[in-house]
Amino acid sequence: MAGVFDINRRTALAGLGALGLAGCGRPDRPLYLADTHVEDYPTVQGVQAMARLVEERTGGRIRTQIYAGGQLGSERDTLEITIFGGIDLNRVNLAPLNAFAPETIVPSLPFLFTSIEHMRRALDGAPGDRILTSLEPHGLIGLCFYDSGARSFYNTNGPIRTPDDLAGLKIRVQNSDLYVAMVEALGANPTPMSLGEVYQGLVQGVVDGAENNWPSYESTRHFEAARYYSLTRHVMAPEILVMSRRSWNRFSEADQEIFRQAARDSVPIMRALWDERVERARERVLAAGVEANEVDDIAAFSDIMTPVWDRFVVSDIQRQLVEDIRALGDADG
Ligand code: GTR
Repeated sequence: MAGVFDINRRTALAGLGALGLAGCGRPDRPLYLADTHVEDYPTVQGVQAMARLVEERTGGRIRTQIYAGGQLGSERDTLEITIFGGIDLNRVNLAPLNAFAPETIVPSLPFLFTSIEHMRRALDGAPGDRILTSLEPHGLIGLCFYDSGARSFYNTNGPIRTPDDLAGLKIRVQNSDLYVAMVEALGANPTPMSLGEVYQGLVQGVVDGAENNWPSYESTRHFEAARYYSLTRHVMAPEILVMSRRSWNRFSEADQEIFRQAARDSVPIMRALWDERVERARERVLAAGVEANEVDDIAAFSDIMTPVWDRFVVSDIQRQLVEDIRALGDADG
Protein backbone atom coordinates (compact mmCIF):
# COMPACT_ATOMS: atom_id res chain seq x y z
CA MET A 1 0.00 0.00 0.00
CA ALA A 2 2.75 2.39 1.00
CA GLY A 3 4.50 1.56 -2.28
CA VAL A 4 1.49 2.54 -4.35
CA PHE A 5 1.16 5.72 -2.38
CA ASP A 6 4.81 6.58 -2.98
CA ILE A 7 4.57 5.95 -6.70
CA ASN A 8 1.44 8.10 -7.01
CA ARG A 9 3.04 10.81 -5.04
CA ARG A 10 6.26 10.73 -7.00
CA THR A 11 4.38 10.78 -10.30
CA ALA A 12 2.34 13.72 -9.13
CA LEU A 13 5.39 15.60 -7.90
CA ALA A 14 7.34 14.90 -11.07
CA GLY A 15 4.64 16.76 -12.97
CA LEU A 16 4.86 19.79 -10.75
CA GLY A 17 6.74 22.73 -12.13
CA ALA A 18 6.51 26.47 -11.71
CA LEU A 19 3.46 28.02 -13.25
CA GLY A 20 3.80 30.01 -16.45
CA LEU A 21 1.33 32.19 -18.31
CA ALA A 22 0.48 31.82 -21.98
CA GLY A 23 -1.41 34.55 -23.89
CA CYS A 24 -4.28 36.54 -22.30
CA GLY A 25 -3.18 35.65 -18.77
CA ARG A 26 -4.05 31.98 -19.33
CA PRO A 27 -1.92 29.69 -17.12
CA ASP A 28 -0.01 27.04 -19.06
CA ARG A 29 -1.37 24.34 -16.75
CA PRO A 30 -4.08 24.03 -14.10
CA LEU A 31 -3.17 25.37 -10.69
CA TYR A 32 -2.15 22.63 -8.26
CA LEU A 33 -3.75 22.60 -4.85
CA ALA A 34 -2.81 20.30 -1.94
CA ASP A 35 -4.98 19.23 1.00
CA THR A 36 -4.19 16.50 3.49
CA HIS A 37 -7.84 15.53 3.93
CA VAL A 38 -10.02 13.09 1.99
CA GLU A 39 -12.30 14.30 -0.83
CA ASP A 40 -15.49 14.63 1.20
CA TYR A 41 -13.90 16.54 4.09
CA PRO A 42 -15.15 20.14 4.52
CA THR A 43 -11.77 21.75 3.86
CA VAL A 44 -11.59 19.98 0.50
CA GLN A 45 -15.18 20.95 -0.26
CA GLY A 46 -14.22 24.53 0.66
CA VAL A 47 -11.34 24.64 -1.79
CA GLN A 48 -13.49 22.96 -4.43
CA ALA A 49 -15.99 25.81 -4.02
CA MET A 50 -13.20 28.37 -4.29
CA ALA A 51 -11.79 26.72 -7.41
CA ARG A 52 -15.23 26.56 -9.02
CA LEU A 53 -15.80 30.27 -8.39
CA VAL A 54 -12.41 31.20 -9.86
CA GLU A 55 -13.12 29.09 -12.92
CA GLU A 56 -16.57 30.63 -13.40
CA ARG A 57 -15.39 34.17 -12.84
CA THR A 58 -12.54 33.82 -15.34
CA GLY A 59 -14.72 32.19 -17.99
CA GLY A 60 -12.85 28.88 -17.59
CA ARG A 61 -9.43 30.50 -18.07
CA ILE A 62 -8.06 29.57 -14.62
CA ARG A 63 -8.63 25.98 -13.55
CA THR A 64 -7.43 24.19 -10.42
CA GLN A 65 -6.48 20.58 -9.94
CA ILE A 66 -7.02 19.48 -6.36
CA TYR A 67 -4.80 16.78 -4.85
CA ALA A 68 -6.70 15.66 -1.75
CA GLY A 69 -5.85 12.96 0.78
CA GLY A 70 -2.25 14.07 1.29
CA GLN A 71 -1.31 12.77 -2.19
CA LEU A 72 1.42 15.36 -2.50
CA GLY A 73 2.89 14.76 0.96
CA SER A 74 2.64 16.03 4.52
CA GLU A 75 1.58 19.58 5.27
CA ARG A 76 5.12 20.57 6.19
CA ASP A 77 6.59 19.17 2.95
CA THR A 78 3.89 20.56 0.68
CA LEU A 79 4.23 23.98 2.29
CA GLU A 80 7.89 24.05 1.39
CA ILE A 81 7.06 23.12 -2.20
CA THR A 82 4.38 25.81 -2.21
CA ILE A 83 6.87 28.45 -1.15
CA PHE A 84 9.06 27.41 -4.09
CA GLY A 85 6.11 27.51 -6.48
CA GLY A 86 5.87 23.77 -7.32
CA ILE A 87 2.41 23.73 -5.71
CA ASP A 88 0.29 26.85 -6.26
CA LEU A 89 -2.32 26.59 -3.52
CA ASN A 90 -2.30 24.75 -0.22
CA ARG A 91 -4.86 24.24 2.50
CA VAL A 92 -3.10 23.54 5.78
CA ASN A 93 -3.57 23.98 9.48
CA LEU A 94 -1.78 26.95 11.04
CA ALA A 95 0.56 24.62 12.96
CA PRO A 96 3.11 23.96 10.17
CA LEU A 97 3.40 27.73 9.61
CA ASN A 98 4.33 28.36 13.25
CA ALA A 99 8.01 27.62 12.63
CA PHE A 100 8.55 30.54 10.26
CA ALA A 101 5.56 32.91 10.56
CA PRO A 102 5.38 34.17 14.17
CA GLU A 103 1.94 35.79 13.81
CA THR A 104 0.44 32.34 13.13
CA ILE A 105 1.45 31.27 16.62
CA VAL A 106 -1.14 33.54 18.20
CA PRO A 107 -4.37 31.83 17.04
CA SER A 108 -2.62 28.50 17.62
CA LEU A 109 -2.17 29.22 21.35
CA PRO A 110 -3.91 26.86 23.77
CA PHE A 111 -7.01 28.29 25.44
CA LEU A 112 -6.91 31.63 23.61
CA PHE A 113 -10.38 31.53 22.10
CA THR A 114 -13.34 31.29 24.44
CA SER A 115 -15.71 29.85 21.84
CA ILE A 116 -16.03 28.97 18.17
CA GLU A 117 -17.86 32.30 17.67
CA HIS A 118 -14.93 34.15 19.23
CA MET A 119 -12.52 32.38 16.89
CA ARG A 120 -14.65 33.25 13.85
CA ARG A 121 -15.02 36.88 14.93
CA ALA A 122 -11.28 37.30 15.38
CA LEU A 123 -10.33 35.65 12.11
CA ASP A 124 -13.02 37.45 10.12
CA GLY A 125 -11.85 40.74 11.59
CA ALA A 126 -8.71 42.85 11.69
CA PRO A 127 -6.54 40.30 13.57
CA GLY A 128 -7.26 37.70 10.88
CA ASP A 129 -6.37 40.14 8.11
CA ARG A 130 -3.09 40.97 9.81
CA ILE A 131 -2.15 37.30 10.09
CA LEU A 132 -2.99 36.64 6.43
CA THR A 133 -0.89 39.63 5.32
CA SER A 134 2.03 38.63 7.54
CA LEU A 135 2.75 35.60 5.34
CA GLU A 136 3.81 37.56 2.30
CA PRO A 137 7.48 38.01 3.29
CA HIS A 138 7.59 34.22 3.76
CA GLY A 139 6.60 33.55 0.15
CA LEU A 140 2.90 32.93 0.74
CA ILE A 141 -0.29 34.85 0.13
CA GLY A 142 -2.87 34.18 2.85
CA LEU A 143 -6.27 33.92 1.17
CA CYS A 144 -8.69 32.87 3.90
CA PHE A 145 -9.20 30.90 7.08
CA TYR A 146 -11.43 27.87 7.34
CA ASP A 147 -12.84 26.35 10.51
CA SER A 148 -11.17 23.57 12.38
CA GLY A 149 -13.38 23.56 15.47
CA ALA A 150 -11.82 22.65 18.79
CA ARG A 151 -9.11 20.04 19.33
CA SER A 152 -9.35 17.60 22.23
CA PHE A 153 -7.19 14.71 23.43
CA TYR A 154 -7.92 11.09 22.64
CA ASN A 155 -6.03 8.01 23.68
CA THR A 156 -6.01 4.25 24.04
CA ASN A 157 -5.75 4.22 27.81
CA GLY A 158 -8.71 5.82 29.51
CA PRO A 159 -10.57 9.12 30.00
CA ILE A 160 -8.53 12.29 30.60
CA ARG A 161 -10.11 14.39 33.34
CA THR A 162 -7.06 16.11 34.84
CA PRO A 163 -3.53 16.72 33.53
CA ASP A 164 -2.45 13.81 35.78
CA ASP A 165 -4.31 11.44 33.48
CA LEU A 166 -1.95 12.49 30.68
CA ALA A 167 1.19 11.85 32.71
CA GLY A 168 3.68 9.77 30.79
CA LEU A 169 1.42 9.15 27.78
CA LYS A 170 3.04 9.43 24.36
CA ILE A 171 0.94 11.95 22.50
CA ARG A 172 1.28 12.69 18.80
CA VAL A 173 1.39 16.40 18.02
CA GLN A 174 1.55 18.34 14.77
CA ASN A 175 4.96 19.55 13.63
CA SER A 176 5.06 22.68 15.75
CA ASP A 177 7.30 23.44 18.75
CA LEU A 178 4.34 25.16 20.36
CA TYR A 179 2.45 21.88 20.57
CA VAL A 180 5.51 19.99 21.73
CA ALA A 181 5.79 22.48 24.60
CA MET A 182 2.05 22.36 25.31
CA VAL A 183 2.01 18.57 25.71
CA GLU A 184 5.21 18.64 27.74
CA ALA A 185 3.70 21.19 30.11
CA LEU A 186 0.78 18.81 30.62
CA GLY A 187 3.18 16.09 31.73
CA ALA A 188 2.90 13.88 28.64
CA ASN A 189 5.56 12.93 26.06
CA PRO A 190 5.01 14.76 22.77
CA THR A 191 5.78 12.96 19.52
CA PRO A 192 5.61 15.19 16.43
CA MET A 193 4.54 13.28 13.31
CA SER A 194 2.60 13.97 10.18
CA LEU A 195 -1.08 13.08 10.11
CA GLY A 196 -0.64 10.20 7.67
CA GLU A 197 1.52 8.26 10.16
CA VAL A 198 -0.72 8.54 13.19
CA TYR A 199 -3.13 5.66 12.57
CA GLN A 200 -0.30 3.14 12.36
CA GLY A 201 1.38 4.83 15.30
CA LEU A 202 -1.70 4.28 17.44
CA VAL A 203 -2.22 0.71 16.31
CA GLN A 204 1.42 -0.21 16.90
CA GLY A 205 1.64 1.62 20.20
CA VAL A 206 4.29 4.08 18.98
CA VAL A 207 1.96 6.69 20.46
CA ASP A 208 -0.80 6.30 23.06
CA GLY A 209 -2.90 9.15 21.82
CA ALA A 210 -3.21 12.34 19.85
CA GLU A 211 -5.47 15.36 19.74
CA ASN A 212 -7.83 16.65 17.10
CA ASN A 213 -11.35 17.83 16.33
CA TRP A 214 -14.29 15.40 15.91
CA PRO A 215 -14.20 15.36 12.08
CA SER A 216 -10.49 14.49 11.86
CA TYR A 217 -10.75 11.94 14.67
CA GLU A 218 -13.48 10.28 12.65
CA SER A 219 -12.23 10.64 9.06
CA THR A 220 -8.74 9.31 9.88
CA ARG A 221 -10.32 6.36 11.75
CA HIS A 222 -8.16 7.15 14.77
CA PHE A 223 -11.27 6.48 16.87
CA GLU A 224 -10.99 2.80 16.00
CA ALA A 225 -7.60 2.62 17.69
CA ALA A 226 -7.97 5.24 20.45
CA ARG A 227 -11.44 5.00 21.96
CA TYR A 228 -11.32 7.62 24.73
CA TYR A 229 -12.08 11.16 23.59
CA SER A 230 -11.83 13.78 26.32
CA LEU A 231 -13.24 17.23 25.63
CA THR A 232 -10.39 19.50 26.68
CA ARG A 233 -11.03 21.80 23.66
CA HIS A 234 -7.52 23.14 24.26
CA VAL A 235 -6.80 24.54 20.79
CA MET A 236 -8.98 26.22 18.15
CA ALA A 237 -6.28 26.97 15.59
CA PRO A 238 -7.94 27.46 12.21
CA GLU A 239 -7.16 26.06 8.81
CA ILE A 240 -5.72 28.42 6.22
CA LEU A 241 -5.69 28.55 2.44
CA VAL A 242 -2.45 29.96 1.04
CA MET A 243 -1.15 30.63 -2.44
CA SER A 244 2.48 30.57 -3.46
CA ARG A 245 3.68 34.15 -3.90
CA ARG A 246 5.56 32.98 -6.97
CA SER A 247 2.34 31.81 -8.62
CA TRP A 248 0.44 34.84 -7.35
CA ASN A 249 2.88 37.29 -8.92
CA ARG A 250 2.16 35.87 -12.35
CA PHE A 251 -1.45 37.04 -12.28
CA SER A 252 -2.87 40.49 -12.98
CA GLU A 253 -4.32 42.52 -10.13
CA ALA A 254 -7.78 41.76 -11.49
CA ASP A 255 -7.13 38.03 -11.32
CA GLN A 256 -5.61 38.36 -7.86
CA GLU A 257 -8.81 40.03 -6.70
CA ILE A 258 -10.81 37.15 -8.19
CA PHE A 259 -8.76 34.69 -6.10
CA ARG A 260 -9.21 36.74 -2.95
CA GLN A 261 -12.94 37.14 -3.43
CA ALA A 262 -13.51 33.50 -4.38
CA ALA A 263 -11.63 32.42 -1.24
CA ARG A 264 -13.72 34.78 0.91
CA ASP A 265 -16.91 33.52 -0.71
CA SER A 266 -15.95 29.91 -0.02
CA VAL A 267 -15.72 30.50 3.75
CA PRO A 268 -19.47 30.48 4.56
CA ILE A 269 -19.89 27.45 2.29
CA MET A 270 -17.13 25.61 4.14
CA ARG A 271 -18.47 26.65 7.55
CA ALA A 272 -21.97 25.35 6.85
CA LEU A 273 -20.49 22.00 5.77
CA TRP A 274 -18.19 22.05 8.78
CA ASP A 275 -20.95 22.51 11.35
CA GLU A 276 -22.86 19.59 9.85
CA ARG A 277 -19.75 17.45 9.72
CA VAL A 278 -18.88 18.06 13.38
CA GLU A 279 -22.29 16.71 14.39
CA ARG A 280 -22.14 13.78 12.00
CA ALA A 281 -18.62 12.79 13.05
CA ARG A 282 -19.52 12.99 16.74
CA GLU A 283 -22.61 10.83 16.28
CA ARG A 284 -20.73 8.33 14.17
CA VAL A 285 -17.87 7.77 16.59
CA LEU A 286 -20.18 7.59 19.61
CA ALA A 287 -22.30 5.03 17.79
CA ALA A 288 -19.10 3.06 17.16
CA GLY A 289 -18.51 2.83 20.91
CA VAL A 290 -16.17 5.75 21.60
CA GLU A 291 -16.25 6.84 25.20
CA ALA A 292 -16.34 10.65 25.34
CA ASN A 293 -16.12 12.69 28.52
CA GLU A 294 -16.48 16.35 29.38
CA VAL A 295 -13.67 17.84 31.45
CA ASP A 296 -15.04 19.74 34.44
CA ASP A 297 -11.90 21.54 35.51
CA ILE A 298 -10.55 23.15 32.34
CA ALA A 299 -8.59 25.65 34.47
CA ALA A 300 -6.42 22.76 35.65
CA PHE A 301 -5.22 22.52 32.04
CA SER A 302 -5.21 26.18 31.05
CA ASP A 303 -3.45 27.41 34.19
CA ILE A 304 -0.31 25.45 33.39
CA MET A 305 -0.08 27.01 29.94
CA THR A 306 1.37 30.31 31.22
CA PRO A 307 5.03 29.34 30.67
CA VAL A 308 4.14 28.04 27.20
CA TRP A 309 2.57 31.36 26.28
CA ASP A 310 5.55 33.21 27.73
CA ARG A 311 7.93 31.19 25.62
CA PHE A 312 6.06 31.62 22.34
CA VAL A 313 4.54 35.10 22.61
CA VAL A 314 7.74 37.10 22.43
CA SER A 315 7.22 40.13 20.18
CA ASP A 316 5.15 43.27 20.47
CA ILE A 317 3.33 42.32 17.27
CA GLN A 318 2.27 39.01 18.81
CA ARG A 319 1.31 40.64 22.12
CA GLN A 320 -0.83 43.18 20.30
CA LEU A 321 -2.55 40.40 18.37
CA VAL A 322 -3.29 38.53 21.60
CA GLU A 323 -4.76 41.70 23.08
CA ASP A 324 -6.87 42.46 20.01
CA ILE A 325 -8.16 38.90 19.84
CA ARG A 326 -8.99 38.88 23.53
CA ALA A 327 -10.90 42.14 23.13
CA LEU A 328 -13.19 40.31 20.72
CA GLY A 329 -13.94 37.54 23.26
CA ASP A 330 -17.40 36.65 24.46
CA ALA A 331 -18.72 38.51 27.45
CA ASP A 332 -20.64 35.32 28.24
CA GLY A 333 -17.59 33.08 27.80
C1 GTR B 1 -6.60 18.55 11.24
C2 GTR B 1 -6.27 19.61 10.21
C3 GTR B 1 -5.19 19.14 9.29
C4 GTR B 1 -3.99 18.66 10.06
C5 GTR B 1 -4.41 17.67 11.10
C6 GTR B 1 -3.24 17.19 11.95
O1 GTR B 1 -7.55 19.04 12.15
O2 GTR B 1 -7.42 19.86 9.44
O3 GTR B 1 -4.86 20.20 8.42
O4 GTR B 1 -3.35 19.72 10.67
O5 GTR B 1 -5.42 18.20 11.94
O6 GTR B 1 -3.42 17.01 13.14
O7 GTR B 1 -2.17 16.97 11.39
